[in-house]
Amino acid sequence: MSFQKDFLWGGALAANQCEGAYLEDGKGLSIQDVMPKGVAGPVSEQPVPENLKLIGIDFYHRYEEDIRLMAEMGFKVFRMSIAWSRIFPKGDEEQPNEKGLEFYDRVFDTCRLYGIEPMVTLSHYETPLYLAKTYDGWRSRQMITFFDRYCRTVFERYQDKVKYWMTFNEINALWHFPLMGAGIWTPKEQLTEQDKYQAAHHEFVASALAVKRLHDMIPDAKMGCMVLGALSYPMTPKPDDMIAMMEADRKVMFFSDVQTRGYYPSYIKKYWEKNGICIQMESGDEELLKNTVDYVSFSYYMSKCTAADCSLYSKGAGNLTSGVKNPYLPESEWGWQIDPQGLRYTLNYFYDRYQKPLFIAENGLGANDQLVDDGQGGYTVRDDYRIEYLRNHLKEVEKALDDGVDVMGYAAWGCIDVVSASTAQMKKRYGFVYVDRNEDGSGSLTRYKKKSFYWYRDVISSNGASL
Ligand code: BGP
Repeated sequence: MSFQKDFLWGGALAANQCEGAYLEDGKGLSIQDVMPKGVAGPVSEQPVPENLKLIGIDFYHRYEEDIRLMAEMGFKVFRMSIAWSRIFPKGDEEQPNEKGLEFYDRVFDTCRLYGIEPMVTLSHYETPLYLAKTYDGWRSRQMITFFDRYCRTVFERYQDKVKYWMTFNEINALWHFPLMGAGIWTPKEQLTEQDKYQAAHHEFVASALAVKRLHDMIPDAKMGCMVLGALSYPMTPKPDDMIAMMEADRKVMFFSDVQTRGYYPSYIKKYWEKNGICIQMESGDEELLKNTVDYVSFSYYMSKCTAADCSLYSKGAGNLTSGVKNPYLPESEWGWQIDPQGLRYTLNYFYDRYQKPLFIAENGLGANDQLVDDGQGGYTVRDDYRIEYLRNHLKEVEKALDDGVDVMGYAAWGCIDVVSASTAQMKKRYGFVYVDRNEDGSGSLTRYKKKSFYWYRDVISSNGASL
């Protein structure tokens, strides 16, 4: 079976990694504006010039050119995020910032001009800084009210322009990066499991409320959830390793289980009971959770491998993998294990579990690309390694379709080079388009088409037949 006619081919960016213009037109600071080193490094008191995200790739001023490039590749969908702090600069105001709203009007209108469907993440690692500092982000129940106001504002404003939405990017990242994932200002080391589950509860309620609002306000619009889809293999067939795998996978699936089924699974209730975790819920919360998402999306960069006793094996690298190294898989320059078949497995796993349409919200290879002479007076990147990575993954998507999985579409991450989320570096690039910006912040910001640009254009125009 091949890709269906209306398969949503495209790419993804996030506001904090591409827009720049971090204080322009009334925007407030977001947590990213004080995270110059990404998840690994300390936050700064104030925005510092070393923080590459303050300028990003200047999408704020160059969106027309960037969307035109996407159109040239034939994109059907552009997954992007709205910077919450452009709409509500502090986060808890009553009235939105009109200038911020106008910016996204222009972006969506440009997408529509080219027949590209925008798909909008409401919160992609960019909680307004004020909410993080004042309320400790999603640890506070008040966040539900602020998020609801933000959602209602953008649903109302963009009801004729945006059909596909998703609530929280990689919602399970709360587990690993509480600040980036959930705007929690308290240092990670000081948080208990109770704190994290409570924050997750607030996000679940907010997400369900967003689903309800969207369906009430725009009946034919669709809301998705989004998880970091790194599932595990057992290191050996030892039953103990199998159980370790089951438990590791539940750490991922717990989030989409709640958002997709509309209730807390029994395994988590038991876990809370055994570990003295008591989640404070208000009356009406459980009823509200029944507003489940219309589709399920996930990012996929790697699979994981786990064992009951991880100390017996060498550790896997990669941003979120606490597991062990899988000896059968190659790695990217950043130690992320490359596993195209894992994508087929993940698609089948999610579909078996939920029977809802799936969207691959992110996938791609981060590499330190080199700009070279293209022999015709211009410049390019000969990124055959990226083409190979993407081709191998897309072939597995095709197999998953053949397995009977309902896959709506595929968004290549960082379709135009952006600042990396985990490292805050510019040299970890994913795009089909190279952006002239260097690690020290220098560069003209000029865009250059890489070899993969033409390859992806052909894949889309042949609807996957050229793979
Ligand atoms: C995901 C994030 C993205 C993105 C991607 C690649 O976790 O949702 O924002 O950046 O990973 O990660 P990185 O940029 O760290 O290579």
